[in-house]
Amino acid sequence: MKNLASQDGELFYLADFLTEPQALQYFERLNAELDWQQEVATIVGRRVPIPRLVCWHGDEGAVYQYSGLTHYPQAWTGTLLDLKQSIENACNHPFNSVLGNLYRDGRDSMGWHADQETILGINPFIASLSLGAERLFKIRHNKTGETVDINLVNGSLLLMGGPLQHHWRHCVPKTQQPKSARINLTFRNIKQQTL
Ligand SMILES: O=C(O)CCC(=O)C(=O)O
Repeated sequence: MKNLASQDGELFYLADFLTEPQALQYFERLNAELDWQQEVATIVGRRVPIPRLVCWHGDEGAVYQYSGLTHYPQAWTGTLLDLKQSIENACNHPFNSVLGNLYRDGRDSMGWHADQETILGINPFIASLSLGAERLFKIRHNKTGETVDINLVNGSLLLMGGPLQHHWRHCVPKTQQPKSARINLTFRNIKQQTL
């Protein structure tokens, strides 16, 4: 498999990790059974709803802080555990938590960022599963400005590893194209806290 990052990290894309029918079935189940939340961020003193719905699940103690918010994990559901197991088997890497993002349509998005919180460890390995509508994923090198664009299709798996998060940022931009909903699950392994 080809590393799509030319330098400073690992980026692997498996377009057909799940078949289309499997992926759509998982989409329906997760859309219905997860408790999707609208979070609100404070940006220059103003409270702004973030442009997507989110949920955070994981082992007890997998507490994640980002965007100034503390996320206590909800318990794993059977569907999430199924997916975690097959992704762990495929990449031979353990995960203790998952961040869910629900993009309701093309107006929902994720801004440029890197997943480099200390709690993720030095060179985090992250597995990102896409279910539902295809969306563009962009990744840009911090120094050279090189960008790589990937259309993340239904049932695809994107793997990010090595020092990628220190040298590259990524985003899912808004689009004017009509888009139905998409669920993204990023499986992570974070340092657990004693509660
Ligand atoms: O939706 C995606 O594909 C990207 C998600 C992401 O960047 C994140 O959860 O940090």
